[in-house]
Amino acid sequence: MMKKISILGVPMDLGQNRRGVDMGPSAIRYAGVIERLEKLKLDIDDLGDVAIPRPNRKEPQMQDNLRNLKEVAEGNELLAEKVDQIVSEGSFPLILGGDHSIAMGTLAGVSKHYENLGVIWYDAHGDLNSSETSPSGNIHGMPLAVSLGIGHERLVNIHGYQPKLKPENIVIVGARSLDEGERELIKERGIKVFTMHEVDRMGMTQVMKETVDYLRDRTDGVHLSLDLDGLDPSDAPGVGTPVMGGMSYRESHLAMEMLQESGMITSAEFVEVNPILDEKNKTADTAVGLMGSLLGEKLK
Ligand code: 6HN
Ligand code: MN
Ligand code: MN
Ligand code: MN
Repeated sequence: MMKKISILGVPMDLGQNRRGVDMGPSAIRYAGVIERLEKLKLDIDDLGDVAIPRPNRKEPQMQDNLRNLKEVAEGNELLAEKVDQIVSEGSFPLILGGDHSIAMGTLAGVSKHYENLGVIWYDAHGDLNSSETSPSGNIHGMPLAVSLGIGHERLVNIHGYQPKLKPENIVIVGARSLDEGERELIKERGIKVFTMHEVDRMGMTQVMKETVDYLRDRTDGVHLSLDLDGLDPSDAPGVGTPVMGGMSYRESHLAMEMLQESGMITSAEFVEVNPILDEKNKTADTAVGLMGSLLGEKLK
């Protein structure tokens, strides 16, 4: 039977303060994601985009150091519902962001279906802040903490349960910009992190081998949450919070191939593609290339 991939766009830009990332799903479709994946003998079903609410301008946009809390929470509830449905139907959810706050909804929809969902967080950042530790009040810097049950109750209870993840089932890859509170949380909860320093020293082959070995026995499904800012800005310039010294397209392509070989990835999201900040849709092209490698393109 052909594997079914359900593509769902999430035009969310309320988890941070630069406009344009809501156009990420369009940019990725324009970069040819459907055509590219159809060549892989996959059954591709494009479900369109989730209807993300627009903020009511009369209301304050910042409360308790959480920007656009209401709309971000509502949008993620809708996303969780759809993702839950996709997994229930036995299809593979491929989620197109949107800013990284959407990982709260994706994980809420996916994790219900697993005892021990693993997550690979491929990102320059830890996204482990809460309103107390966040330097920005931007919810896209919080989804991993929220999924652990840490943060505002409106967020941690998305889709009616918590937590979505156990700290020992998480691997962060490519981190090079961690806030003080995030470092403390990583230590306190024993979260596994391959910083950029380790990627450089060990090489991506070893990092991915250890990631796969670490997750293999302890999880019954693994979600890949890939933030394009995990890559170096030279390969992915169209992101809202770029950090120099990131993983190259080639390293990332290798990582995706190794994950494909492992057979362990059960859902994925590609986030933070912002076409307004991009150069000729390069970041969307990068994202589509990586999706191809993750889902089985060979020989390159
Ligand atoms: N992202 N740590 C910073 C913050 O504002 O919390 C940056 C977060 C970036 C989040 O890229 O998904
Ligand atoms: Mn990031
Ligand atoms: Mn992120
Ligand atoms: Mn290759």
